[in-house]
Formats: sequence, structure tokens, C-alpha cells
Amino acid sequence: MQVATTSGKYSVKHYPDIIQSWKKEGNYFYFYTSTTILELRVISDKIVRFRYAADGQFQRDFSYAVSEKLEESPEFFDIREWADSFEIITTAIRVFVARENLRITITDTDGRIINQDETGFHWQYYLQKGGKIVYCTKLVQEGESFYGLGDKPTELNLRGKRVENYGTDAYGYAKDTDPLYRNIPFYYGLHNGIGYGIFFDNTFRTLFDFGKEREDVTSFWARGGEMNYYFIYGPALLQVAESYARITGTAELPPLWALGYHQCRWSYYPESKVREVAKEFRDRKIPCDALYLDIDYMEGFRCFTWSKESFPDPKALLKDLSAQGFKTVVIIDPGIKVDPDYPIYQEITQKDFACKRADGAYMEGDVWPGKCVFPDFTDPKVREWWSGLFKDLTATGVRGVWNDMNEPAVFELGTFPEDVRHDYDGENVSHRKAHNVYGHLMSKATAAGLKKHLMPQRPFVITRSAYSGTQRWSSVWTGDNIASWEHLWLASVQCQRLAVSGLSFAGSDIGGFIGEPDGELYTRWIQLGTFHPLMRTHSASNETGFNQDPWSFGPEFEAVVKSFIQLRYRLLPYIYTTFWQYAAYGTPMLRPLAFVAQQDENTHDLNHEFMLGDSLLISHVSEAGMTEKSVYLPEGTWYYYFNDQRYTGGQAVTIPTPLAEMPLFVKGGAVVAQYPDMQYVGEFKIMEMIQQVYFAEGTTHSILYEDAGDHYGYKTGQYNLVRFKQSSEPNLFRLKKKFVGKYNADYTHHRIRVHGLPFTPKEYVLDGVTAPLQPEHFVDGVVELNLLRKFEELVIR
Ligand code: MIG
Repeated sequence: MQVATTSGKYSVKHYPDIIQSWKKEGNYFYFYTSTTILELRVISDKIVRFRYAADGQFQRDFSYAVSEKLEESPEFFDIREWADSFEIITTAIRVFVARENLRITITDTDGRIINQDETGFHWQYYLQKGGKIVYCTKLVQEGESFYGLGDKPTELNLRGKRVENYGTDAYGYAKDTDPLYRNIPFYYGLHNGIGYGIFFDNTFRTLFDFGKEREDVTSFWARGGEMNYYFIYGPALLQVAESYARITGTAELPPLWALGYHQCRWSYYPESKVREVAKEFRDRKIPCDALYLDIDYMEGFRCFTWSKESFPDPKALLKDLSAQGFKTVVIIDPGIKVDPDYPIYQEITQKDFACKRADGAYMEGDVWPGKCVFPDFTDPKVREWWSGLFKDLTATGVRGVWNDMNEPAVFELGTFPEDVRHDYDGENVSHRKAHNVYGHLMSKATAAGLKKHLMPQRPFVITRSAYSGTQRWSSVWTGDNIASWEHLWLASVQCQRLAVSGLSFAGSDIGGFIGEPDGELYTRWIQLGTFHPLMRTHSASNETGFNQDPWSFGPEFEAVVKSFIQLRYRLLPYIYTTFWQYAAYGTPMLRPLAFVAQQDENTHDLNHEFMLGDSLLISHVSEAGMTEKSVYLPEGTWYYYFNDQRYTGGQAVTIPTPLAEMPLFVKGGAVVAQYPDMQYVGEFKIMEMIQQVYFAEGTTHSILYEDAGDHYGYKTGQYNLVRFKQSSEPNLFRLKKKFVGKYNADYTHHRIRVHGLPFTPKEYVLDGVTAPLQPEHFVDGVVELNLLRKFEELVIR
């Protein structure tokens, strides 16, 4: 055993030595050196977990991130002994463990290196705070790019950067501010066409360096806890994303209305103001589903109360809003006001549910209500109690809850001091270990309460802080951004990064939270937000009284903003299908182009383009007065959405960007389902489904998922999965449809619109019955058929 020469806070670095023995227990392998045990667990043919006990003693194997549904399914695995290493083999990868020092090399079955330790696992004693700082260093492979890590406001490819996870209330953050609100210790590597992922499940402050300190080395480390990481092989990056979701869980389907448009402000109050906003939306026929009440709806910022003056009869208000199709979302912060007359404060102190300092005093800190105490959400009893508090709110008519300030944020202090104690599901730890999961567990308790009390309606939760796995119960937004063009770019990269980090259900404060956008910036931001899974305008602007509403910028901008919010509603069946793919398989809803075409190196450093789902490619207009934009199209056929101009991929194309348009392309071969225009989800029974079909040579596939858009019937088969197969021959187009499921949709009309046919057809054949095409079937260069029944096969020739 090496003796540490110590100076100051940390000991020297220690490294594992020679493997002395090993054993196998089921799918677990253990390798013993004189100081260290490596536990290697084969979870599936592509997922292996590495865990190291530096002093021969493992800690409790417990995780707030890992889904209860994670099942082990290694189809086949084996171990071979070599002179210098042990080799663990699965059907997809080979893991070599060096006898000399536990260093890991992982290859595919062809022997190509996927990932390789440099010095690998090592540690330092954290003399000042206790425990160890645990490190893992790996070699950067040639041409390697790195992605992931949650909400980092920087270029998507993290090569050459160092980032850190310790959730922070980053008011008015800028490009490269770090850390921000979320803690997602998960990254992807991509080199030589091979993609893999590493999920470092450690809740202490974690750091990742991607060749910044030393060009050829990537390392990750934590200021405590264990070196415990999952290695995930792709080779496709999207497969890595799906495996990560298998580990940390998938989202549930939200109510369909939550995919509509949300309007928020700090704050709409009193009640007359809320009614006025609601009326404006309906009078102007701008679709909207959700209205938010920020902190001013409460009585002196006391959670679970309503201001008697501003909201004297919340139940009546929410009922009226609901009659107009609005769902109300209210904010709930963690801080509970210290006030002996406030029932929640009485309860939290009586039950002893508030966080305490090391010496037993309450963790007190100022937030909006003044001096507060804070629930210890790491205690299961506290989570249970918190969930129960949503009974009254839901009875009042609340349909969604917004959890803010849960990094946790405290005025002056920033966050809790490190000595604060937490239960951590029975472990009894300091804030150092609990900090990064505080918001994760608050939103978990909130979602559980909302789900229970809203049953059979689906809940909607949005949280500011998060840890890996938060996607199982909540959406997120990117926090307190600024009304600037740079922040529009940040919104785009942050939502893409969140999506590949497991948190697809994300959006930015459209228009910017701080400051006031002009009409042009707001309109361009609405355009981008139309293609973000969560579409919400939010702003502060309390001093000037400026309202960031879709009509705040005059009729010219209002008309364009309205047209994009309408487009959002038309696209709901497509967006819902994309959400279903995410909920079912963990496929990111937003896909950076590197994830769509990883073999094409031109995509690896692209920041400003992404796909929403399988068929839509989006960029955004990124500067004031911009008249054209260059967009890189990956291989395939693409149609510019606004005029059906056809492009061949594998090149950059430049398109004009008048205010009423944006860079939006549809992939050839796609079937994009659309609804007719509506003001809100549930406004009327949908009687017509529109299928926008985009021609491509060869054979292509698309899907449509549909269900009731709320409730849980889909879990017992009340859904439809429609599979479209498009195939073409010279002068012939064929569309086949197959159904699975037993949901009875209302619509009886099917409008099929075929874009981009390269020939002039004369007739169509519907399930074997031929009819001629008439002039009215040719609309704006599109062949349009209005069918009054379902069909299985349509041929146009
Ligand atoms: O200290 O509730 O990010 O969206 O409007 C500010 C007031 C507290 C921060 C949130 C913002 C919200 C605001 N909150």
C-alpha cells in the first residue's frame, strides 16, 4: 500500500496495482488488487457498468437516477484470461482489463477500439472534507467529438472544453456559463463512425474534461462518492441515447395539451389580468392551451396558498379558464415561509421534515417569502407528505405544476452550505452528496402528487433543476435567459443538448426572460420554439410593465407569430408521435445532425440545425435583418416546407428568409400527419386527419401514433400505431398503411396531399378501385385526395 505524502486539502493521487485474484458471480465480475476492487457488471450485450472500491470497500449500491425498470439481459458473455489482461466478451463488445493496473480497453467484435483508459481509475483522499475524489481518465481517439451533459450553453461538440455539474440559479447566464441548473453526468463520444456513451452516476459535484487540460485525454471525476459509470456502446448515437433511457428511464406520455402553446409571465395578476390575457388569445384566435401563474398568485409567496386580494375565488377563475380551453399551471417553490401561523410551516416543523445544519439548527435562508425552511426531498416520508399537498391545488382546478428555485436557490448564500444534512433515503449525508438531486426529487414528489390527485387525467410538471432520470416525471425549461440574438442560438443548442441527455421535453423562455425583445427577435424565437417539444413564452419585465404576448409587437409580427403557433397545432399528431417514440424507446425528440448522420463528418460540429422527429429538419434565423441562411442537408431528398422546392442532401443550400418563413425542411419519403386548425386541444372533435406525403424515390417508412391524448387507456391497448410504407416506380407512387391497436379515433375524413410527384398522374387506385384524377385534385402543385374512409393502399399513376 502506497503511503500518501499529503499537502493541504488532498492527498497525492493513488492508482490501482496488479490484479491478484478475480471471481465471477452471475453477470458480475470482480477483480482484486492490493488496494482496489473493480466490479464489472454486464447489463446487456452493449451496456457494462464499472464500479471501483478504492479501499476494498464498496458503498451502498443505490441510485436516484436508475429506473426501477432496468432489466439485465446479457444474451451471452464469457471471460478469457490472457497473459496481460482479462477479456470479457459479449455479442457486441470486448472489454479488456489490464492485469497490471486495471486499465480498461473496450473494442467492438472486429477489434476496433471504442474507448480506452489512459491512466484509468485513480483517486485522492479528500483530507479536508472526507471521502475521496474519484477520477477516470481516458484517451481521446482520433477525430473524436463529444456530446451530452445536459444544459451546457456552449457548442454542441464539447471537444476542448471542461464542464461541471453543481446545479446553480444562473440568472442571466451567458454563453459558456457553467454550471447551470441541471446535473446530467452523461456524455457521448464519436470517432471513426463509432458512437458510445458514458454515464457517471455520481451525485457529488462532477467534472468532465474533454481534452482541455491535456489534448489527448478525457477525464471525469467527482468530489466524493464512488467511481461508478455505465459504458454504453452504440455504434449509432441514437442507440446510445435509447440505452441511456433504458438505464435512467423514459418519460410518460404527457397530456396532448401540454404539447400545445403555453403562455407565461412573471406574473399575470390579479385575476382580471389573467382573464384579459385569456380573452385576447381567443378574440385574436391565437391558439393557446396553458396559462401560468407565477409567484404572485400566492399569499405572501406561501406555497399552496392563494392571494386573497388578487385571486379571491381561484376555483371560479380556473373553471372559467377551463371553459375557454385553458389549462392552468401554477408555480411551487421549495422554500416554506417561516411563519408560525402558516399551516404548511406548522406541519413541516411538527413532522421534522425540514433540512437542518450539521449542528441541528434548521437550514434557514431567504427566498421570495423572506426567511424560509426547506423540505428534505431526499427523505421518502417528506416526498410522500409533499405529494399529498397537491390535493387542494388540483381540487381548485390546477392542471400542471411548475417547480422553480430547486437547485436549491437561496438569496445571498446562492445555495445550501455543504454541512446541511439530508436523509438520502436512509443514508444520512451532507449537502455535498444531495445537492445535485434536490430538484430531481422535488419534482418527483410533485409529479407523484399531481398524478395521484389528477387521476385519470395525466399530469404536467416542469422543473428547473434536474438530475439524470428526471425525464421520468417532468419537463424542463432552460431558465433565466436574455432577450438577445445570442440567446436564441443558446436556446437552440441547449434544447438539442438536453434532448440527447435524456430530457427531450424541454423549451426556452421564448423571447427571453430578462429584457425585452423587439418584434423581429420575438418572431424568430417563436419560429424556433414551434419545433421545441415544450413551447412556452415567458418573461419577467416587471418594472416596465411590458407584456411579452404574441400581440405585443404590432399586427405585422402578430400575424406571423400566429401562423407559427397555428402550424404547431397542425403538427400536433406528428409531434405527439415523436413524443411517443421518446416515451417508448427513449429516442431523443430533437436530434442534432451529428446524431442523424454520424458517418458524415460535416455534421459533427453543426450547432444550428437539428431534426424534430424522423422527418422535419429545422434551423433558425439567427440575426436581425437576415435575408438568407445556409443550411446543411444530410444525405437524402429534402423539401423546403414553404414552397416544396426539392433539394438533394449531402450539401449546404442557401434559402431566403422572409419574416413569414424559416429554414424548415421535410424529408422526402415522409408522411407528416396534421390536424385541422384549432384554438386549443379538445376544442372540438377532430373529424379530419391530413396526411402530408412527400415523394421520394425508392421505399420509405413513416409512423403515426395516436390515442385519446389524455388518460391512461393507451396502457390497455387504446392506441393506434399506423405504419406507412411509400414506394415508387417510374410514373407510379404507392402508399400502404398498416394498423395496430384498438383506439377509435373520431375522424372519418382523410385528406391525402402528395407533394413532389415527379410525373403528371392521370388516375388513382384506392384499395383496388380506379378513378381518374380531376383538375380539382391538383392544388398548388400537390395532388390532393379527400377520402371518406380508411384505406390500406393508394396508388397514384
Ligand atoms: O428569483 O418566480 O427562473 O422563470 O419567473 C426568480 C419568478 C424566481 C426564476 C424563474 C423564473 C420565474 C421567477 N423565478
